[in-house]
Amino acid sequence: MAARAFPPSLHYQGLNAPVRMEIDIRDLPVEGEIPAEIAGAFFRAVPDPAHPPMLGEDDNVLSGDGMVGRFLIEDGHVDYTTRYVRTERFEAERKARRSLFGKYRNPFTDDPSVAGVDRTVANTTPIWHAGRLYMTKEDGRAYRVDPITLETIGRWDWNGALKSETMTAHARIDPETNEMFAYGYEAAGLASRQIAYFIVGPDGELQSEQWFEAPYAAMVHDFAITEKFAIFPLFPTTADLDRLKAGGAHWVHQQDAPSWIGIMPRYGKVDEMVWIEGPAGVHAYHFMNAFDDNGAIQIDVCLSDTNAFPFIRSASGIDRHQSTVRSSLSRWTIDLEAKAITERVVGPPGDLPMIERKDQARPYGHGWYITYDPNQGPPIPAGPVETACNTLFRIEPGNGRLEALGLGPTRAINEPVHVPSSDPGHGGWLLAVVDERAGDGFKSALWVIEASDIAKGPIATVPVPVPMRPQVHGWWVPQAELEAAARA
Ligand code: V55
Ligand code: FE
Repeated sequence: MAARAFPPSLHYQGLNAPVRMEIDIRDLPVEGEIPAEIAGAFFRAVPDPAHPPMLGEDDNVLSGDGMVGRFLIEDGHVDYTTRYVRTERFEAERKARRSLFGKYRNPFTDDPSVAGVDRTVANTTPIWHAGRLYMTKEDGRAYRVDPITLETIGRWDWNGALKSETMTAHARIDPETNEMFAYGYEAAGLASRQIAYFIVGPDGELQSEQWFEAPYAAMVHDFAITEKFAIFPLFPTTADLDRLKAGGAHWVHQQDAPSWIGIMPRYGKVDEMVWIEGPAGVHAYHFMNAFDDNGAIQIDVCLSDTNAFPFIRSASGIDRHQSTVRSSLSRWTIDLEAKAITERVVGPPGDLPMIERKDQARPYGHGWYITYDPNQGPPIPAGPVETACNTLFRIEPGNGRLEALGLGPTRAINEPVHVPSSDPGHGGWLLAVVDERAGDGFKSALWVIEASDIAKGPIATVPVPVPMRPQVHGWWVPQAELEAAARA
């Protein structure tokens, strides 16, 4: 059978057009000058479907095969490389030359030939820890990728030590202990309520894994740690096995159900977990940071009054256009004794928050996030929200001070990474891919931005002469760590 074309849905057109090329470019042209201190790798996770969807005319972007991208920066030079993650799913479909997996996170809709084959596409975050690069997606275990060659090493369960069937794409790394705090939800299988909380030591070995039962089978996209606590905020976007068996959607958002915030000592036992009831119907994909504050816990949340993904709202019968979703960067102050949460808006709507590595789990002064500002022009469809961001913020959540870089009607910005400077008086830099309308399509560039002065715009740009697709998350790895890993 001849190969089919990708359907004419917005999920495969414009900026979302599949790239499907594995690329190696040495020495991209640099406009301006990249400071010598920026030396290392900017890894990116990009969903990039290798085949048209199996079912019907459409699929959601979260099902795209994981492509790992890397900008390697050294002495002001930039090399660009991309490789598909060779997941079991990618290999099976490549062999068949077509999609064999059906709906997002519903194996009951798959071609019978792939029963039991790992479904994850490893497309969400490239996590760097203890000299290892993991490509992650929350519906499966991580795949390890060689950080130098970008070849897939394979699915990773710490040599059989990890029992959870899944691992989050949002692990948190303590900057002082270098431990990785992570979890997997639906840990015992599809739509299960089990969550595995695990810690990986600075040597890369699994240090502990404990399971607990959540109040419902929620989508737990992110969590947070402080120096003392691990915090699992659960929002009422839930899974149901019978619905899956009937061929339905994995996720339905329950607008009337409460959120639940589970908090335990980060080195404690899961039976110390305290559950605090939070507001009903709300949802958050990401937390900027959390920290201990005189006995209370502060957690900064990219909060929405419903699920921000249109495909989840439509599966839930929530008939609300994107422009009516109310969001904010909010600070929740959690009083553990009183089991009470107070909420204060600290910044405008936005998501994909970024902090300095050194600030993780600690009181912090500032962070960055991105948003779509409708005043700058109509949305460019991209990503699971179907709306690309056109604005970068630097926020001081403690006092609400905000600086913005608006990109206007023709550009979109992807999540930045922060590159620290060794000069304590310098705030370091942000690296982000910016896409710009050009004729019928888009051209993209890597932007280098002063992290403490975003409003002045890029100090260097690196045009990329090949198409790019919207990124999910990225990670910055300093050159010294890459070299140490290459020697190990
Ligand atoms: C998200 C992304 C995913 C996913 C679930 O951004 C949630 C949130 C790229 O994959 O599977
Ligand atoms: Fe995420």
